[in-house]
Amino acid sequence: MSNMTSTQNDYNASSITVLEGLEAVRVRPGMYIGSTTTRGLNHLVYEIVDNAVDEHLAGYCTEIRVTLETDGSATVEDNGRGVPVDRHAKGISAERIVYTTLHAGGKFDNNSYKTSGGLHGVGSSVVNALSSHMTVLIRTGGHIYQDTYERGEPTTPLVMGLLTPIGDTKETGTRVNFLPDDTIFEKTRFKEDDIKSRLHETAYLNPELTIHYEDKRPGTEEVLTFHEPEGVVGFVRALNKGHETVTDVVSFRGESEGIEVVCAFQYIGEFREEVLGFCNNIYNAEGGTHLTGFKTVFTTVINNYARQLGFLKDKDANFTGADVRNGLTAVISIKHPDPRFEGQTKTKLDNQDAAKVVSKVAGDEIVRFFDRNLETLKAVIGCAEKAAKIRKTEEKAKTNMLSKQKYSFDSNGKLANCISRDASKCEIFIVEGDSAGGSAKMARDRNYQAILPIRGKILNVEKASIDKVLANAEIKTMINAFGCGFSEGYGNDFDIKKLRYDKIIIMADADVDGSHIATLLLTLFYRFMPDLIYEGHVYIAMPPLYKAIPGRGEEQYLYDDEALARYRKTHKGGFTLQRYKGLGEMDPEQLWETTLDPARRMMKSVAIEDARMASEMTELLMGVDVPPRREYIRTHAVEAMLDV
Ligand code: 1YM
Repeated sequence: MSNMTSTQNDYNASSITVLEGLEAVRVRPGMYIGSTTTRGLNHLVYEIVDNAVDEHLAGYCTEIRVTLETDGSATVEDNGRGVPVDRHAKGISAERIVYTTLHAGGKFDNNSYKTSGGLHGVGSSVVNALSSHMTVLIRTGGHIYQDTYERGEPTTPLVMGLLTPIGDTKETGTRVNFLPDDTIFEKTRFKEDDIKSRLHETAYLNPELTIHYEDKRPGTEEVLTFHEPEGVVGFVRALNKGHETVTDVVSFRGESEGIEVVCAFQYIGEFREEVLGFCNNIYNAEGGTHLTGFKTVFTTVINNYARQLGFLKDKDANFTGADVRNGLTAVISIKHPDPRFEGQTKTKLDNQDAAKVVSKVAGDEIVRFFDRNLETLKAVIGCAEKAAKIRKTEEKAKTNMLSKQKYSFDSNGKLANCISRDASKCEIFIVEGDSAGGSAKMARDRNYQAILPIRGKILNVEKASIDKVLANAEIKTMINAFGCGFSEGYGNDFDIKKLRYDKIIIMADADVDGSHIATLLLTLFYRFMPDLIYEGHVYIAMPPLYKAIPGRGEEQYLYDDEALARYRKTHKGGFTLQRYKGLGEMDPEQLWETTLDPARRMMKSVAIEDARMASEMTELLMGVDVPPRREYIRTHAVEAMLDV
């Protein structure tokens, strides 16, 4: 009896610190999961999946099942050992500690490659704190255990600090079901496309893992299995699908100083470079030391060969890094015991030893491969030569063009610039269509707001060659207006410090055409001015979809269908609903009130993942591959494509 009292006291004592810890998560969710938008919401799923992947990396789990349930909750299940349920040092079940203490896991941990290297590596307790309901089901040691929580607080009583078995089983594993708290998240509908692509990525990076995905929600029902036994080789193949390839996929792996390196690369016959970096299974949107190590050694090795083989003469300058990577698609995935991150979104790998190890492993392996595969080597050098030639021509053309137009700010008479030259206060709106552009010019605050109307659809930079891109009037105007040049495969002229506007705001209609234009613009920025996005300068304006005009009371702008649904529910009495079909329908005053006025407007800030998705989307929609495009259009006919 006295024993039990003391356990209870221990429990009460630890539960106080526990609640304080989880309360902090609920007060500042953004600190733990990045944001409370759809991205943060999806992140909850990734956190739980990452724990299951860790169990796979530890060598115990082969299958993971992710289900989006009809009630809006998500279930993640694995066939690993099961989260331990035995007594932890604090006197209660280890499971309870894992789900109620911030950063639990490390203490028990004997697996050195935690996926937690990523953005917010925080884990199960954060998801628990941000869920209105969570159920954990554990199969281990012959028994089944179940624990339940509400907003992070346990609702299942422990007996002497431990869970009571609810049944027997021969199997082992962990199943977590959680319902995101709708008082914390702006939207609580998981975005299936993001989740599917993240799971697919995880399958490529873990070739021995099988991930089952099921969406049970009405309207988006789907069952998929992700299993990619070819690993990164398959990943590169998928990235290059539909493109003409110049080499086969080359792959290698190696290890040094406790850092594991896995890599695959292939050249395509197009002016594109796509080098993706992952550390401990997490995508590093901003790259980092592993990519630097890879790129540096690749440039050195190819230049050495080019000289040895006489492709470069004594008088010739070396190929630049960008020349060498012309047409290169590569995936570099490392496992690091202690990853560090920096950068705007904390996704840039910062460990210096990663650069050293990747360049050593990649250097050795690339030389070994090219020594034996002269034809492939010649094809690669051929790509670099082509790039160098165009670079030299373009460099000349570019200097001419940009110097000529340096001060002709408004190269085709369209840009209505603002008066201020204080970049930190200035904004530029890129507006779809001349009529909306006209209204915007009248509506704006001309001191700080510049308007650049663009007509119809801009060129798809994904497909066009660099000279076409630069010849496009709309793009030229944008580059001139922004003032910071651009970077592309053949050199880097971009200087973010010269940017003339703090905010670049894409303003397009809230329909399919509008989101297509936004997608094309994001692709342009992603390909040629990625720092604009990395440094958070790009936004998407959100004009309202409706105006509700009640018989009595104030008019209200409604920005999406959810807002309309809410208005219908909360508004008593009749009202007239005005629907805006496009920006052009708004008069200047309305446009100012709803979309331009910094005090009242709504905007989405664009993150690099959005731009990457936009670029992939562009490829999907404009690429040569017809079936996926048809499939995409069929499933997304109405829905706008970007949700930040
Ligand atoms: C659906 C989510 O969390 N699986 C999972 C988690 C753990 C273990 C196994 C595990 C780890 C260890 C030992 C260890 C975790 N355990 C802990 C802690 N799936 C999911 N599967 N035994 C089991 O790391 O040593 C944290 S996570 F801390 F309790 F060990």
